[in-house]
Amino acid sequence: MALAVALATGLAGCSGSHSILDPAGQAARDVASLWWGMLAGFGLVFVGVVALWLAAFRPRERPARSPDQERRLARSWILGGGILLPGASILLLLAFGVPTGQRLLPLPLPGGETPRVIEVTGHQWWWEVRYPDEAGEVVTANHLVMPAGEPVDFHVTGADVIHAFWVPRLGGKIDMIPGRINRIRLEADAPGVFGAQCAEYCGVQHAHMQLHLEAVAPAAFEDWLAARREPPPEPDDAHAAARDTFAAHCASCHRVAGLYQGDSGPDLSDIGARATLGAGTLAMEEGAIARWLAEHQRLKPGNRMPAHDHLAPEDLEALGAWLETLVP
Ligand code: HEC
Ligand SMILES: [Cu+2]
Repeated sequence: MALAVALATGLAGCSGSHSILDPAGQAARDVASLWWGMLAGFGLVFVGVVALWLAAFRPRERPARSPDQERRLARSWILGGGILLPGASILLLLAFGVPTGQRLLPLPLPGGETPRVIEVTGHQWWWEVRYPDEAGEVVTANHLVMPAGEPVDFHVTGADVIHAFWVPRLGGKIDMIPGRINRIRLEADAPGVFGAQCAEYCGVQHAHMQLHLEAVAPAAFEDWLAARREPPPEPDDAHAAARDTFAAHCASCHRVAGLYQGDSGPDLSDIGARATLGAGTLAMEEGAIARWLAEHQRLKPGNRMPAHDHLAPEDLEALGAWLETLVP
């Protein structure tokens, strides 16, 4: 019974949006093969050790040996089991591990072309995502759109403490270190939605630091970028009051393209089109933004956005209703 429970719990980790054993890109496949190879190797070692251990219990006559023979036997066990066996195992691991690691590096491509770059910065406790481009930089947060079927280089860093960028189904994780830019190349085989999670404990809301990653067909990706580069529509009068509240209470931290330039909180230019709020804390649905504004310190305690209890509930509702219209 206990074994069945342990197995079921363990196996539950093998599928789903965050499983390294369900790879959706070449880098993740390389990592998964290495993992299976190591599991097989360690399985063999385990079986071998248990077999020797059982054999040692077998009652039998010990052959008579001279002290000299005893010493030689002991020495061959030490040399064989303590140096040769681990040495050979480590060499075997390196023979597979080093080429795999090499393939994960963002080295120049054979054709001389350079993959698209997406910059990701970890903040306590949200993700800033930038698409540097001659045609105009696009910024978003907690929601990463990438083209499928082509390599993408992620340049990552941390704004405050060390975070780690990890998309388990696409490849290995990489630290986001303040003052340093680390690079990793990932490719998604096909369009899909992939979970990503901060993988380096970074403070009290580390668990609520999820990134919604969407791989789309390259043409759809270009369309998305173009839509995000469009100047925002002329603000309409319906939400004028909400924009005044925003200018007074929110614009010092948040950017809304073309209107406000705050830069210490997530960019909200396309907030209406996001999948989640608060880096995975709330699912985006009608009324979710107003709920976030009223309750975010209860939903994500300690997060770096101050509570706005001094604003009337109607003002928060109005803010939410306006922000929901921000869809590229
Ligand atoms: C002192 C800076 C600051 C102020 C002022 C501020 N915010 Fe925030 N806001 C943040 C930070 C930081 C986060 C990220 C919190 C987290 O998820 O950990 C955030 C998150 C949000 C989110 C969720 C964004 C996402 O990507 O999920 C919304 C929506 C939002 N703020 C709207 C507002 C509105 C509306 C106001 C004004 C009433 C406001 N904020 C005032 C800093 C601020
Ligand atoms: Cu973290």
